[in-house]
Amino acid sequence: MRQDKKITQPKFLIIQVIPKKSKKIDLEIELRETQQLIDTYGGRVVTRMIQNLDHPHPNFYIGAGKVEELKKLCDEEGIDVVVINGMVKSGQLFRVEKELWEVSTKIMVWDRIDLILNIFDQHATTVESKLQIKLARATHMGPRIYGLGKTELSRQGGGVGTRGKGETNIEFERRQIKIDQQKIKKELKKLIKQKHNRVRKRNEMGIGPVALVGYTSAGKTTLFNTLTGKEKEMNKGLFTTLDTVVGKLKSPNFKQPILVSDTIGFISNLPPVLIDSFKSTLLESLEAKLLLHVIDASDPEILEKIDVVENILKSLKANQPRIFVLNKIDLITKEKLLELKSKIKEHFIKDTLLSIETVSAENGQNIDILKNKINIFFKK
Ligand SMILES: Nc1nc2c(ncn2[C@@H]2O[C@H](COP(=O)(O)OP(=O)(O)OP(=O)(O)O)[C@@H](O)[C@H]2O)c(=O)[nH]1
Ligand SMILES: [Mg+2]
Repeated sequence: MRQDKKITQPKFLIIQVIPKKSKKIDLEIELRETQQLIDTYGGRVVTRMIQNLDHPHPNFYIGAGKVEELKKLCDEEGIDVVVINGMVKSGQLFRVEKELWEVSTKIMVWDRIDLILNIFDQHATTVESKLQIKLARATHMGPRIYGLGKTELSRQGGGVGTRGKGETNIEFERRQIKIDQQKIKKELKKLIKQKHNRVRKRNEMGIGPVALVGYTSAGKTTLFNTLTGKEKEMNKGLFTTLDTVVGKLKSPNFKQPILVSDTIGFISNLPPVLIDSFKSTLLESLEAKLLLHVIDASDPEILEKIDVVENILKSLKANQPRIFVLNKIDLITKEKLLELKSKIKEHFIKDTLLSIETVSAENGQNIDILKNKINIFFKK
């Protein structure tokens, strides 16, 4: 059994379960994104395991043979966190974690939702987003919640905590979680009601609002800063922005400033528990008159990501008119940009799509053209 030691950067192992017939490229895309999420969290991916499986194993999600292989690897590599990249039942995660107690009681087993929730946790700044995360976690963790709290990894690298009391008093704790959840829901309801009133009042006073939406890391905050002259944090990692911020879009041509909001980015396979919790974060965007769907033009999976965002917007019933903003054009050639524009036009024929604009939020290229389009929309 390995000795638990102090660590500075948690060591991660990714387990990717893929259907037997899936393409290699799909696997690579999935793995790349999980890797990015782990980087954002502050972890280091040490090794990966691939399991070809058409149906998840009811007991462990992965096959029993793979669990043995996993134990060996965790021991050899000194793994702190195992991420099973999928929507895994909490009972399955708990059982895999229990199997790993043979190696170390400090190894945690997360699925994709746990990973995203832990990143959200690092970035949450408002009372509301902190409560939303607490609630989503309570809903998602199930029986694993008994080991949570003390097993949190800190980004500063404080290391992994100690294991909790295990499965004793489960009924009592389950009841306690229910009571806690109800309390959080009540608090949130109050906060959201106040927020609703605030948003409504603000919208009545100004013109707009215009909401920036898009895949995580598309450059929404960079564009927000360029449009409003603010200096909000932007970052290479995913989910830098968690709470919605509103600013004023300024231009000498506007009679009145137009309100613009920046919010959390979307990601593929966004679990319903997260969509639910962030509906209120997205309140400004959902009530906006115009959406700017910000797209990273240099992303190799551009069409897939546009699809993800459009589908989430559809599920949130956000059917407002929108402008597609192809951002980061400083990173691609003119030919590539033309090709992309025509591909997008072919792929997304929708009457809600007003136009496709091309900008670089970083160097300001074509920003005035975009401002003009927004102005024309609100003049109508
Ligand atoms: N080259 C280039 N990089 C850009 C441009 N716009 C944004 N970026 C970079 O892309 C990364 C992500 O930018 P953000 O503005 O944080 O993206 P976001 O969509 O707000 O991301 P989340 O809040 O994490 O969802 C940062 O490293 C930016 O510097 C651009 O026009 N050109
Ligand atoms: Mg952002």
